Formats: sequence, structure tokens, C-alpha cells
Amino acid sequence: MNDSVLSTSYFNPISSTDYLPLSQMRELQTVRLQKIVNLAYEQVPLYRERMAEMGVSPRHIQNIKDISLLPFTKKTDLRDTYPRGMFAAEMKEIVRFHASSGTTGKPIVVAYTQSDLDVWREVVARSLASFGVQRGDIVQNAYGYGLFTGGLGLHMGIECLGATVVPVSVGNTERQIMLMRDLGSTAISCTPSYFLHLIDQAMSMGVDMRELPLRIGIFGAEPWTEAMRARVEQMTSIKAYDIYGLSEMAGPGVGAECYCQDGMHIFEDHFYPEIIHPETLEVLPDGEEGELVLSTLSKRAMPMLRYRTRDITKIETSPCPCGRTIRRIHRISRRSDDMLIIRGINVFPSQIETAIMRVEGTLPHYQIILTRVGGLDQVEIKVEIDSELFDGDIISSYEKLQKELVYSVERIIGLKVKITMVAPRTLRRSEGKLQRVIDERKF
Ligand code: DLL
Repeated sequence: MNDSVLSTSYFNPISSTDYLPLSQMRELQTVRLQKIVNLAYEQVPLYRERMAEMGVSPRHIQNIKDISLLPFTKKTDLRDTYPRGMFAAEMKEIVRFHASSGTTGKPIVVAYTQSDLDVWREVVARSLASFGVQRGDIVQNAYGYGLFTGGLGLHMGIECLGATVVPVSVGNTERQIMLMRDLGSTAISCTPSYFLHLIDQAMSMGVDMRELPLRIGIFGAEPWTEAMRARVEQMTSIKAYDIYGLSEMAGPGVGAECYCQDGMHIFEDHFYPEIIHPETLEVLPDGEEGELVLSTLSKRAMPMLRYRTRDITKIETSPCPCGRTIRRIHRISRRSDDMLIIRGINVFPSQIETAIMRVEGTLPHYQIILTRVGGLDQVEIKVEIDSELFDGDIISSYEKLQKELVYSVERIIGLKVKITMVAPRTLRRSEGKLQRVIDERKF
């Protein structure tokens, strides 16, 4: 069995493992799992200790099915071992960091060796190929570049496929429309909500997207719906495709739709999927809805075994007419935790709380209100403040407090929000479970 991963020249979709017969795929997964469990056991104390507690060692892994013997990992494990406790490679092997939101003020950091980047590039290229992107296409990449994996992840895959990348990143919407028109972009990658905003902006600039060469949309990083797909496809001449991923696995490219637009194929030669019941943690059979658990099968810098994604989905059981044999997951509609995705950025209400409480003069009563205006998520945070400050006629200290709050929240979640300061005892109190988040966004 050839266990090498593609690393050079343009990606050729025909040579990929998407079409492997099942028995060969399971064999490949077994070989890779054995290797990765060994690595994790040898290099990462957290895995060694957890496996010891469960009486499991690498020699128990004889088959990919034995994955169920292994302990689960969670986002809090990354937080508790922040920043490098889950790394399995030496610093000199690590060539890239990315980061994503943790549950408190600190982000979680993920690391990549050169071979991890090769795998990531390959799976993004496979995703793009399954959307029909090819050499000659011009892909306007409007995912954010930086610590977020969207921008650079898509970027590498587009280049690997030999298509042309326009690394415009997110924002500056007018310029996006200008570039789209002037360069003749044939594909766009961004969050689905940002694309709605681009459609609005184009209209207000008198540009009809249906008349542009744009024909492929590469949308992910946040939940969206079939209704949204229908609307977007009707307002433009694109086919809108879903792409899934998370920083803990690599970034975008863990799974992607094909032209059938009926579930996302998981690149399971690198990311092994299981579905569990989020409370009993029992592994559910294919076809049943539950929490997606993923294991990296080839990651060297930071192997993640049985990572609880908190994303709720199910594995499709029918074969896909496209001929790919790798399994598909259903569109992700919700999560089993309270993580919000605002403009593609992961935000935990607890982060907002931390940010507010850091500012003197605030009371521990707040509410987060999410709306969508012109396709773009808006956040308003209502915060109760000290009565002295509220009643006082010192406008400058009132304004100062508001600025401090905006800054404090932005520093932690990376988003500028609207802060509305209200008098003590204004916000509704609850005797039961307090609803701090009001999500009025509709697709
Ligand atoms: O959002 C990676 C990504 C970038 C995926 C660009 C697709 C396109 P994180 O910031 O770590 O990584 O957030 C991961 O976002 O657990 C899901 O809850 C959500 N998510 C990602 N893709 C989708 C999708 C990137 N297609 C978290 N549908 C995941 C629904 C998605 N939710």
C-alpha cells in the first residue's frame, strides 16, 4: 500500500483516493491510524495518560475499527495544554501556526509540519476539483487571511490545482466587486453570509452578478441552508457548494460537496469520521444523527484523535452518483455547544463575558443580540453599567466606558460590535436558564 501523500506539481484529481474500493480504504486507514496512535502515544503526554487510564496502548490498534478503544479529545484539552501541549513534533519541524477561538480569552493554537501542509493543500485541491474548479479558473479568495485557516487554506489548494488565485481576503466590498468584474473571476470563496453582502453591494453598484463570468461559489466556515443555496443560485449564475473544515483538523477541506450537491464527502483517508450520541458518547451507526467526531490520520505536528467537533450531522448511507467512494456527511445545521459563528468567526458567549467583565464600571448583566443586515452579521451587546456612571452627567466618562467596551470585546473576539449601555436592572432576569443570546439572523 502506497502511504505517500502528494506534495509536488499540480494536483491531478483522477489520481486521488476519492474512488478507492472500500476494503483498500479501510486498509489504508488502518495503516495510518497505527502510525498516528504510536506518534501520539510517544510524543503527547495527554494521550499517553488517557490511554493508560483506559488500559489501551498502540498495540491494541489492529484495525481501523479499533479506533473506538481510544479516548476522546475536546477543545478544552487544547485550551488546558495551551499553547503547545498537544504538539507531537519538535519546533524545528513546525512550519506554520494558525489559531482559532477557545472558550475563554485565549485562542487555541494549531501547528503544521511541511507534510501537514502538503496534506492540507491536497485535500483543498480535491475539494476544489469536486466543485469543478480547474486550471484556467480565476478564484477570488475572500476568506480572511491570517490566523484563520480559511484564507491561506483555500489559497494553497487553489494554487495546487493550478487555478489562479486572487488573494483579496475578506472586506472592502466595493473593491471585491470591482476585481470580480475587471479580472473576470469565475469562482469565489467566502462565507455564505459575506456572499449575500457582496450580492447586495453589486446591486447597489449597478452590477448584475448574473452577467459576470462567476459560476462557482465555495461556501463554508458557518452553517447555511438549502434555502440560502436556492436564493444565491437564483440571484447569480453560480452553483453554490458547501465546504467543511475546522482548525483542529487542518482547516477547510475536511469535506466538500461534489456536483450532486447532496452531502459533503469526507476525505477520510486523512480524517476519519465517527458519529456519537453527544450525551451517552455511544458510537452511532451510519445514517443516524449525532455529533461528528474526527481523527486525523496523517497529521504530524498535532495529531488529533477522536476530536469532538460539536457539529451535529449524520453520515449518508446511499452511494453517491458521482462515483466517489469516500463517505458523505449531511450539511451541518447546528452545534451541540453554545459556540456562535459570526461572520465566519467562532465566538463563545463566555469570551464576550470575559471581555465585558474586564472593564471597570460594568455589571454582570448583558445580552448579545445577533441580526443580519444586507447579508452581514451585526452584533449588539447590551450591558448594564453602574448607576453612578449612568445617572451622572459626565458624558466624557460615559463615552470612554463605551469605547473601552468596544475595544475590549474586539481584542478578544476580533470583531467590532455595537455596545449599548443600559441602566442597572434594565435587562430581563430569568429564574430558569438565562437566555443571554438572541439570534435573530435568518437565511
Ligand atoms: O471555519 C475552517 C473553514 C474555513 C471551513 C473556510 C470552511 C471554509 P474554524 O474557524 O476552526 O475553521 O471553525 C470550525 O466552523 O466546527 C463548524 O462549526 C463551522 N463550520 C465550518 N465549515 C462549515 C460548514 C473553519 N460548511 C467550525 N457548514 C466547525 C457549517 C461549518 N458549519
